[in-house]
Amino acid sequence: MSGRMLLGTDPVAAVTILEGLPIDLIGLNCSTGPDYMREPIRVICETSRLPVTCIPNAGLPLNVDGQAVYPLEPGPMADELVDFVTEFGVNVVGGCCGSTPDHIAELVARLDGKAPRPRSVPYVPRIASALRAFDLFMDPAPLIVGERVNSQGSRVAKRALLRDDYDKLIEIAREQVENGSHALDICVALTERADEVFQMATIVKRLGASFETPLVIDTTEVDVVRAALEVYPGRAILNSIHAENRSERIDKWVPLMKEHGAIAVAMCIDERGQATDAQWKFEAAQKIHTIVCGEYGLPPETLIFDALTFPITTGQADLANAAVETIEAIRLIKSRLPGVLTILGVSNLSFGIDPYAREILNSVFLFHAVKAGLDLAIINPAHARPYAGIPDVTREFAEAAIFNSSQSALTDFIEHVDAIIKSGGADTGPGKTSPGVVEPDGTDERIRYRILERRKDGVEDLVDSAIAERTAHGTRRHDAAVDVLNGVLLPAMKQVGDEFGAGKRILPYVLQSAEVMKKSVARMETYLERIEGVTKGTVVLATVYGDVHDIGKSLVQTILANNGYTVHDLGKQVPVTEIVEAAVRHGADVIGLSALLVNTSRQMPLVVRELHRRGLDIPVLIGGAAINRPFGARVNFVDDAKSTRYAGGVFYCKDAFEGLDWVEALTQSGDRDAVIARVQTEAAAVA
Ligand code: B12
Repeated sequence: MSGRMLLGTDPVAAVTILEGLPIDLIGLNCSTGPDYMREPIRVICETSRLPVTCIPNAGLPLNVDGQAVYPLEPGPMADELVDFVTEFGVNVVGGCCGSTPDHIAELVARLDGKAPRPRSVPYVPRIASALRAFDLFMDPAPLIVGERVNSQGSRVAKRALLRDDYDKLIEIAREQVENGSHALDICVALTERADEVFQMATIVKRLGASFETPLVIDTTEVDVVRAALEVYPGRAILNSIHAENRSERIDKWVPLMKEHGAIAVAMCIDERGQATDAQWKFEAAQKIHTIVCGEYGLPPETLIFDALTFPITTGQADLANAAVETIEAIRLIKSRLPGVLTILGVSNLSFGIDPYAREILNSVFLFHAVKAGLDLAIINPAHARPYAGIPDVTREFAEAAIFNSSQSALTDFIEHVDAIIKSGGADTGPGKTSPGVVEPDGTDERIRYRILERRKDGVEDLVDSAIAERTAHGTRRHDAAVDVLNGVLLPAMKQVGDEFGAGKRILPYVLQSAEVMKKSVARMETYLERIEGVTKGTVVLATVYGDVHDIGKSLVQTILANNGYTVHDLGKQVPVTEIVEAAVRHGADVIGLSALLVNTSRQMPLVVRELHRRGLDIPVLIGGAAINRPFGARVNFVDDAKSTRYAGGVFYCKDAFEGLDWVEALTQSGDRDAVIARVQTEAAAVA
């Protein structure tokens, strides 16, 4: 029912891991009856380019007098499997435990002349842990690689490794995941110890068992790579190969990549050494591409090129152009080697200068590298800042240094930042204010500032003040709270989202803003009116599968609960079957679904179609930034031809209050059918 494999693997992760291996078919067999396979098999059909097989048991076995009895009759089993073939495009069907010749005969008869629904699945390069997959081409880029579980770059990690303190390493890893890392670079090499193979295998096993975040195996030793890949249950990235001496790296590592379906970071180094200019970096990349893709036959998406920047901060004249060459190399690699990815250790650019100046330089460099086509960034978010928050003048100084616009550009930049620090304008604490940005006047503005600048401190008091200012002018508390929500909190969060979409704010900072938003919303909610002691109806609420955004959904939960409804909030990432079954179990009058990603909004029609398939007619409210009214209208239809309407109706809600209005209309008006008919008529006109 969870939509996952028995050990908790998401079906997309299963496809990612298995398709990296030399297999010809992929599918599900045994374990359960076809009903429990419906959701994962649909996802596998949508994700895999291989022929898909489905060979379930004849239902979940019942224990009858110590004997396993499989309850599913040939007819119902064939119904499901024929559906899988014609609806999802399953290519091979059959029966496992409990199925008899009668089951197979029925299936063969029903399938006579039926072809699988054609599937054309685009290739999406992904990495995966044992639990979850991540697209390598993030939208918006970059995919963030956490760099702290690293004996070379973190003193804390090094000390933990020297003491074999793996719990500490797990703690560091967890912290990075909580801060928004999509993958974790793991490096355990120590000059003080000779057991890198053992330490790598141990930490990979520990992280592999419990972390959703995929791993990057960072080492120079092929034995370490082998040991890590042998114990890692996901699809890993290896860091790294290069072309300095191909027989030492490429020829030893690439066979392991093939055997385990791994991906590799490829550094722009060839027999001449580490490339310094854009053309050389590109040539080094091209050589590796020719060997790995040409000779070994791996697809270009298995290569992630690191254009390796030198620092511009050493004062060496020959390195003053290092950032420009790196940015240009990324552009060349992306345009001339289609399909490959790029990665960069961003902070290498700024060694040796004041940490505050480093943060600014790193952020501005990252922004331009992403614009040039950077796909993955190895970065510690604490050593950078949101590009969007850096004032224009500071940004211009940083850009001049990065693009080497004049001989004095770097010193000018450092002097500019020095002046900010001396004037007390620099803030190096947590949730750091951007340089030269002063907290504005006005309560609303200060709340907005706190959300954008990721500062939780005092935000609740500010929400109190903003509401008090409104009530002082005669506005009701409830209305004042709603006004603060709609007029201050939501627009601030929208700005965060817009800047994120434009590449001016990376994911870790969005997470921090979301924390401030959650705190503010929680405070605002205490002012909303509450009806106690009644229940006007039951609502089942969920953020759909694959989607972690839950601030909007939780707001809807509060508003409905405050207005006298019993709300069962199923949380986030909830699979279709779980939503439908919870709605039936709780006798829901209404189902509410939230989705903020274009991708995950596709779950909404699936929920509606599943309700329809089961003959249910519970009205469904849908909301979230990814969808709009025309989308809502389309979801009212359960077939592609738009000829069949969902009997319960689908109601698009631009906000939580529109949701409340629909729930009131559906449950309190006394004419639910008329409300449903109205939305359906509107849908027919729009869709
Ligand atoms: C905060 C946030 C995050 C946080 C979420 C934290 C959390 N616990 O929710 C974090 C950092 C984790 C995050 C992650 C990601 N995010 Co995000 N995120 C946002 C952001 C900035 C704000 C969302 C928010 O909370 N808004 C405030 C709430 C109150 O608004 P709301 O949810 O829309 O709800 C209101 C209405 O829509 C409505 N409503 C919503 N649901 C429902 C349901 C019902 C029943 C009803 C009645 C009403 C209703 O009522 C609410 C108001 O009254 C948006 C930008 C945006 N414009 O929305 C991006 C955004 C949604 N994220 C985006 C992306 C790409 C991602 C990531 C994929 C990034 C990545 N590379 O990893 C991941 C997704 C991971 C996943 N699998 O889900 C994109 C989506 C783009 C797209 N086309 O799909 C957006 C639009 C940003 C952008 N401009 O690119 N994100």
